[in-house]
Amino acid sequence: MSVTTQVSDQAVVGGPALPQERRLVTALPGPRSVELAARQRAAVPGGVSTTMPVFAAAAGGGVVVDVDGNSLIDLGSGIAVTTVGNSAPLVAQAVGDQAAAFTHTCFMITPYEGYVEVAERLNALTPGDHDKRTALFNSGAEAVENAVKIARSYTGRTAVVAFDHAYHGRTNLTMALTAKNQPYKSGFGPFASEVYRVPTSYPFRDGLSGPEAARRAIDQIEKQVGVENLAAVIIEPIQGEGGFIVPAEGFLPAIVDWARENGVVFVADEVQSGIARTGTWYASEHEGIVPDLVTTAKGVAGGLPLSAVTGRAEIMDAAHAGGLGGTYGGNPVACAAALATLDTIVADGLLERATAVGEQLTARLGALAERDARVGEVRGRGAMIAVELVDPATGEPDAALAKAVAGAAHAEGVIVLTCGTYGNVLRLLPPLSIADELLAEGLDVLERALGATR
Ligand code: PLZ
Repeated sequence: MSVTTQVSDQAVVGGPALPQERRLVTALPGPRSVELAARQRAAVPGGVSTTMPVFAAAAGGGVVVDVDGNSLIDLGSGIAVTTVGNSAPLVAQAVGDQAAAFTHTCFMITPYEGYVEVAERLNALTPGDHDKRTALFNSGAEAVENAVKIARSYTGRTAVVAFDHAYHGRTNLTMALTAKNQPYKSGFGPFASEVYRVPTSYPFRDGLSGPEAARRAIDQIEKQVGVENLAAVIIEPIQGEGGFIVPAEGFLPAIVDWARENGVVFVADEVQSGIARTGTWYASEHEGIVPDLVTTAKGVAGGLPLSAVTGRAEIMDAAHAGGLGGTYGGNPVACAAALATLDTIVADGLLERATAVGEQLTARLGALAERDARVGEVRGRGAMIAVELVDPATGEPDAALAKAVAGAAHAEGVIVLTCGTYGNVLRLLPPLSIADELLAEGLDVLERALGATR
């Protein structure tokens, strides 16, 4: 018997057919989860930690069902991954069909159509109608690493600029690009060289206009790095782990223009913000920017590991034959899942759905902010919305409050994630397959959790 597919000895099938309800039949974690957590502690290193000690058995629509039969409301989508829903029908079907045909040949040995089709689709969906190419990889970090390799190869320069509050991954180069020390970097150095950090635009905390914040960043780059050394600037159009920071209007366009004038490759890391999350295919569209390179991962393959670098043909083609790749990059099962995911987004109208979910979230949370001065700001776009919690007297970040509220919501069966450089941000990233009523109930629980925490 496999515990991951059983609840109380009954097989559970995931997907949208699961009862769409919050249902607690044990205290959380329940006895089976407690048992599994003990096995986890004996078998898995403590460095790999979990938000909730609750083991999943099935998921779909807007719920995750645990091994004790509790049904939790999912407001996190496994960190912005299951945008189309868990075990979405077209995805599950495509994965099964592809797995039955072949699971792997290695695209670098004998290629297959699915990879090429994903590339064609992403070339069409990413911002800009110029000639593009796409290379596929496995994780977001791997896509970011490859974007840097490609930009260096094209420009013949080595330096890379990243921003305050940035998150780009946990591999050596991407740790260097990531801003926050704990938990991502501490003790894991030395880090890759030729990475420079400059201030971003964080309107809630810096009060600068977009052009002012861009000028500040550009001055620092010109003085401390020098454009003649600079291969790329990389930025998340909405910073994810850093706190769902939406830069002030005009910041991103000013950086893009400056990069273009100076032969610097502009990389938009859309790993978290891309693929329908914000109500558009890519968050870059909200500011009308056209990045030279775009990284995609997370939401693109309905939960299977797949990532991509998409960009201008002349930049993408700069690397020599054999310079890019990897054993599993663009795995056929992951590609089949991606094609089904993209089809689902279109068929189910999920761009519009993300916008509607965002309206529901901001209406509720905005009303909450008016009643509770500890809600410093509600921000984000589409179904990528966050609440920054502060000490009302000083405006200082209140990480303890965010942790307590998230913990209280977890105990009531709502999966909610925190983020932010200061750890004081609650972020909402529901699957777009969640029903309005269930989302409303999740927000009720969250609101009660905040009200009850002093
Ligand atoms: N770029 C913008 O958000 C992943 C990381 C969670 P991988 N974010 C979630 C954690 O604690 O590890 C992310 C991202 C942006 C890159 C990445 C990295 O993507 O698929 O986790 O490697």
